[in-house]
Parts: sequence; C-alpha cells; structure tokens
Amino acid sequence: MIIEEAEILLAKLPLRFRFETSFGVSQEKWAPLLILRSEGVEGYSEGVMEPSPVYREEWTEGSLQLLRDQLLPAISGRDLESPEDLQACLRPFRGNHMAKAMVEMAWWDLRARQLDLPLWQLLGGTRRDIPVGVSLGIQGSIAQTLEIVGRHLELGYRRIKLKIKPGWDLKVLEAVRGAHPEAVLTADANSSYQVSDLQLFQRIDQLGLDYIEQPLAYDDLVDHAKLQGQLSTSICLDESVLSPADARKALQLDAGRVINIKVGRVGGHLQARRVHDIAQAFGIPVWCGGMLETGVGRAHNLQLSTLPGFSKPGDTSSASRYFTTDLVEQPLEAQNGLMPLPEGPGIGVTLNRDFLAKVTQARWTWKPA
Ligand code: OSB
Ligand code: MG
Repeated sequence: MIIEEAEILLAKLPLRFRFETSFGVSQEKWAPLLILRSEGVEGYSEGVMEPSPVYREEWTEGSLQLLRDQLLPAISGRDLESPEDLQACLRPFRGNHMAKAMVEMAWWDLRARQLDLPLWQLLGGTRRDIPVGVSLGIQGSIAQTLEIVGRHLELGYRRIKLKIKPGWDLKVLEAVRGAHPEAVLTADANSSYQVSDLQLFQRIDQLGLDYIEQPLAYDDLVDHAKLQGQLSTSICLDESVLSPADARKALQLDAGRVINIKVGRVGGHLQARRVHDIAQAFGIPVWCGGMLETGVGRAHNLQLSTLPGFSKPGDTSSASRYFTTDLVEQPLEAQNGLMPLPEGPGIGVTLNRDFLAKVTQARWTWKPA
C-alpha cells in the first residue's frame, strides 16, 4: 500500500463538562485527526496529545508540525504492506509515540477497510461488548462528587475512577467509599504525588480501591516500585508507559500491577498489542484508557479493547457524555456499562462531514513528493 494523500485536521469541540485533573482544567476538546488515502479508500486516526505538554511531553502543534515535516515525508512512496513496514520508516525518529500513533492507527483503519474487515479481526480480538467505567474529574465539592458518582453507578458503569490531587484525595475517596461500599473504585493522581506521601497512600490503601493510577512522576518507575512494595492496592501505570520496553521494565521492577493502555500514547495498535502481550506474560491485567476522544479515537479504543487481556473496564464511555454532536455518524453509547463495538469495516465509524467542517480550525493536505 502506497499512501497517495494525507489530510491533517485540527477540530475543536465543546466538552459537555468541565474536566479537572491534577494538571489542569479542560472545557473543550482539541482533536487532531489524520486521514490517509490509498486506491480510493481512506483511514482515520485521532491523536491523543494535549494542546500543552502537561500530561506527557508531546503537544498538539508540535506533533502536527512533526507529522507534516518529518513523519509523512518518511513514508513518502514507501510500500507499506504491514505495520512493521510502517514502524521501520518511523524508527529513526526518537520518542514522539503519540505523533507516530496517528500515522499507524490511520494505516490500520485504511488496511482493514481495504480488506473489508473490522479492525478487531486484524488485531486478533476476541471480545465483543466492552465493559467500561467512567473517569470523573475533580468536582467542586464532596456533595457534587457523591451526586455524579451515584448517577454513573445507576447508569450501570462498571467502575468509577476519581481524579485526585494533593489536598483533594483521602476525604473524597472516604466519602465515596462510605456511600458505595461495593462499588469498583479507583483513583487517578496523574503524577501529582511523591514517594514521601507514603502515609497518605497507606490510608488510601485501606479503602479497597481496585487500583491507584499513576500516583508518582511520569518518568519514575523506581519510586513507583518502592511505593508498590509498601501497598496492598495495585498501582496502575498510565503516563509512565510509552512503549513495550517501558512496560517490560515496569513489570520487571514491580512498579505496578495493572497497566492502562492508550493506543495513541504507546505508538499505535502494534505497540499496544505488544504491551498487552507483555502484561499477559507477567499475569498483569490491562484496560484501555481514554483522552476524551471524539468518535474516531473512541472507535480505535474499542477495537483494541477486544484483545483478551483487557479484563478491567476501560475509560471509553458513551460519546454523548462528552459531546452534544460527535465527529462520527454512529452513536457510541454504553448500555449497562457495556459498549457495543461499532460494526463495519475498519474502526466501524464514518465521519460526520458537515459537522467536522464546522468545527475544523486548521487543515493541511499532503501529497508525496
Ligand atoms: O489520566 O487517564 C488520564 C484525560 C486526559 C488526560 C489524561 C487522562 C484522562 C482521563 C479521561 O482520565 C478518560 C476519558 O474519559 O477519556
Ligand atoms: Mg490516567
């Protein structure tokens, strides 16, 4: 397959909620999209980078420039018959797994559509309905938190993840645990604590959380291993794992006992599947994280979540929670905490072109030299 044309779009959608984490507040979603074209077929992807490098180092403008100036030129005229062929073209560039993932994910969608097969079949997926939970941002008060948690449990979501940060942690977790003794609860700190916060984590350890997500620095597996050794609750790594090699090192060190896999963070589906396979070899469960994606990224996440090791509920909840109108035509809606896989070739969704045109803030087309 030779890529004949690419289109990069940057869309801005209003978010239906204010999403606060330890690293900031989002009120809108900037969605970078890539369309690859070959022989009359298109494939789509969505990048997971944020407008600023606050989650990891990559950021939207920088990644889009890298795509235009270096990554797309590197595949120019190359015959990409396999994801390994594509990976070989991108290997000279260090890091930048989110930007690379945009190319790789669009390649998989395009390939699956050429073959008229759903992507999960090419990936080797086995699950159909995907169990999901919700990731709830930091709320204005404990009362508001109890309200929003109760509402999502009633909707049937299978796990509640609460964002925490220093000063907004033990009290809110205790209140939610007190109100819902049986609920599957987790907390995501987005790297806002230090290993010296051990006493706090020892108290959180008493609350029966399913896991504590990314408590410590995004690049520090050693401290995570130190903390994991002193807790009975599993640590789940998110930001710390950008590649299969990161996953291997983390598990060898016992820096965590669960991994949040985001296909857009680890460089694409091939890498995500390798992380999944490494976790399986260590007997470690994984789940599919999210980055408030539109339907394009959401559909990719669901396709990946069909792999057998995705045994914990993911973050890919109903698109209507996030957006009044989505970029794709198919509704992606959970029922009783299960997301049905969108049916059809590739990622199973088609673009809502009229709406996309309305929300597109910038657009570049690229053709091989
Ligand atoms: O840490 O998982 C995270 C969103 C943006 C950046 C980081 C994270 C998140 C989420 C949202 O938790 C998950 C979702 O609902 O898509
Ligand atoms: Mg996280």
